[in-house]
Amino acid sequence: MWYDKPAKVWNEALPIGNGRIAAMVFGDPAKEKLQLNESSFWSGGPSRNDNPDGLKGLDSIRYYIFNGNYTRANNLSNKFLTAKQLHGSMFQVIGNLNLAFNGTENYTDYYRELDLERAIFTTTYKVGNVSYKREVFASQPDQVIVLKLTASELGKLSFTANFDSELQKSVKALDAHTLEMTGLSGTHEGVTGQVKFDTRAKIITSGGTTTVSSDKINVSNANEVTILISIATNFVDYKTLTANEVEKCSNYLASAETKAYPTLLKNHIFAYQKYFKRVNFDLGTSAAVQLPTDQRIKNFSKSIDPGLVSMYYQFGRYLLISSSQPGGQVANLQGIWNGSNNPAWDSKYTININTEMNYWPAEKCNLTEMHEPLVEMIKELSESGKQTAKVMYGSNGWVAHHNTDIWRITGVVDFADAGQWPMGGAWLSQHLWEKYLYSGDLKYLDSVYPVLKSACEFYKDFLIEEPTHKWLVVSPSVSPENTPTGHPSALVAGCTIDNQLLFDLFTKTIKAAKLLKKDPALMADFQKILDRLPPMQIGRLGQLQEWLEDWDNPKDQNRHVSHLYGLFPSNQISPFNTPKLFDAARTSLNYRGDVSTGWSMGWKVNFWARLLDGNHARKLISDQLTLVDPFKGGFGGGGGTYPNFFDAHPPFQIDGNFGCTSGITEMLLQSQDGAIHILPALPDDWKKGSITGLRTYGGFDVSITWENNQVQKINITSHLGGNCRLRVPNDVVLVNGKVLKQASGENPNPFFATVKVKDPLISSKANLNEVNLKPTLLYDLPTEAGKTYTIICKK
Ligand code: FUC
Repeated sequence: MWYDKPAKVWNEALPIGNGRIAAMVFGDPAKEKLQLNESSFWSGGPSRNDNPDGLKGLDSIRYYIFNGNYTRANNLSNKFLTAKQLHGSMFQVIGNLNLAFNGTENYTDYYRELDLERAIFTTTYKVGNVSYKREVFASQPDQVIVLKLTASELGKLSFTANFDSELQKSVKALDAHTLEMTGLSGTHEGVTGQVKFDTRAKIITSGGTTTVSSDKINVSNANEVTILISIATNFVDYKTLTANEVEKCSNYLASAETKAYPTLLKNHIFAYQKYFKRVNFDLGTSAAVQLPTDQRIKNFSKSIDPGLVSMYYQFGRYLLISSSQPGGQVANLQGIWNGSNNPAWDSKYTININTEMNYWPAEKCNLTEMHEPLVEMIKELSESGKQTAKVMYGSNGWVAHHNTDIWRITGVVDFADAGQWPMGGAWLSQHLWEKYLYSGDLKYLDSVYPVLKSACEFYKDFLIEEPTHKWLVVSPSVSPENTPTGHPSALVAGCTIDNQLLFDLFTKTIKAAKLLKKDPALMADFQKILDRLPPMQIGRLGQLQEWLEDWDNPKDQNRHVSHLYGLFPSNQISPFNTPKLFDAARTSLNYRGDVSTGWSMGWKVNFWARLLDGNHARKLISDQLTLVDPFKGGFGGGGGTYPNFFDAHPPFQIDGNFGCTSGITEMLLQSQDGAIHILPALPDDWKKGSITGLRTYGGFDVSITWENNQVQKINITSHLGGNCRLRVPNDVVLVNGKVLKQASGENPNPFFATVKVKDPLISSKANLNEVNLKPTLLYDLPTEAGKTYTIICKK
């Protein structure tokens, strides 16, 4: 990614991060700014937000919902269930490191880049005949941000360095080479700010002099400068703030200081590339690469620029590696990059889609380690959510609603229409099973099984029978943030996404218990619940119903498409196994339309890939890669992409980046439907390309090369052994010159068992179109763990 101008505003600056500390780098020759973040720096402190009056209102709310008095239900829900005070804490800003350079206003030959292969920001420029260069990276192994300044002539580096922050307590120079800033997080909604930070910058010079002037350090006529930035907080875990931030901060610095710049650089690149290099993606190149990245985004819809898609894809992987590392915090609404102390939606965790979306690429893009913080958060929520289940609903097990934060709150964060969704834990829990499907790791499954089981135990107590069909339903709930047309409130019972989530949660928990040989009696109870969940229904428009009743409005263009959870990320809707539901899902999506907020378009890339329509998925990528003005703050306007490639809701929200990276993967490879489907949704204009190292269910690494829109070669490395069933578009498949055996029946590999859903109720007026599928062939390749197989496809 490169640019020919410095960043003036935040959405032009470029992100670096190591999962814990991060910076937005502006690259202005005269005034460099690194806006700093640390992942545990949140407002408030350990807190809860359960409304203690829940049980007083629950029965009445349910009564009014079943009797169609939604206004009354809504009022009571706001009173008895919505949190009384705390609606979630905010992810906040550490501050800025500023470097003011003397006499560099008139620069020439400006260049600024983010190298995604090495995770390094670089800027170069000239003043007179002197060439300057800055390199910046956030090192995971050495836990510091490193800034290197060089010039083509000796003695040419002169600048003043200082820290500033809205939440600072003190800024001072500890000596002529070290700046320190300390601060405290903000008080929010009645919870006193308790997160303390310590930040230090060590300025290591060769040649020249350094002097202190009050809280600044002046560097004069140096030959070369390296600045190490260390940040630490007192955060230990969501209940504990007892770490010594000063000690931690100076220890990180002391240890990094013992290493020379080339060593720090080498360590950083090595640690980063361990993850990044697993996947290589090539869609070919074009003349467009000669333009700066912001220009390419601007021109994208009118130009031929497949390279922008592969770069955007890899930027998504870069962001996940940089914002989510083992042992660290979960990537929040903005990953780990936030420039405001009052960010949109607090930059917290919205778990009715957004946080899950952040992790869609993790396993399939071969970044399983980056998934770990989410697994840890789900474990913690299963502790804090037990109290919420008891206090608010008198139920066992654990529950979380539509938002959480670093303190793992699990109550109802907002007014009923958005907040009264007791399914956040159910959606998050799907990630626990998914991770197992990619790794086959039973020890890991055993470690998360109690969380799955306890999530089911909540619904075992909480589900109630609806009067018409005697199905078991969740009530009160909402189809995330969508109010049925004409209703006074979104509150309902038994909406489709809830039923689909519970279908998955119970199915997966029962499977896990079987594999681990646990709890047979309880699983028999769970099976009875599973059998009484409402099926998916097809409505009067031929659409998949969003609610229990046929309330869908064909003009509804809400950004949430929650009832298609069953299509993606779940696999309850399949062209091969449930063609009628498949057709209904497509009808629903066509009604919903394309253009929306950034993350919604990211989701739709995945939907169209699952609907096996590569051209439509490709169209959504184009909609998402629409340049959004970085100078326009606030909400509103169309979704798209900022010059720095960040997704625009607007404002910036990182889920759209991750969603689209996931969607592009789904266009090239899928494994949720009983086989590894090669190029399931290749658009016509991606004629030639290759992708290497994607991961599938059953622990296979898959690489694909194609030409003229035809598969040429597939490489498969098997990590667990077992049958590898391939679904290939219309080709004869050869391994070592021999024709592979064509397959039929169930895939004997247990990781590929498809989800069996109950027959849908089909309304007599349903208008079913034919499911128009391109022909594919199934082949079986028996594999051994640790072996790689090369498969040639002949026309
Ligand atoms: C949900 C969405 C919004 C936004 C917010 C963070 O509430 O409906 O569009 O993404 O999360």
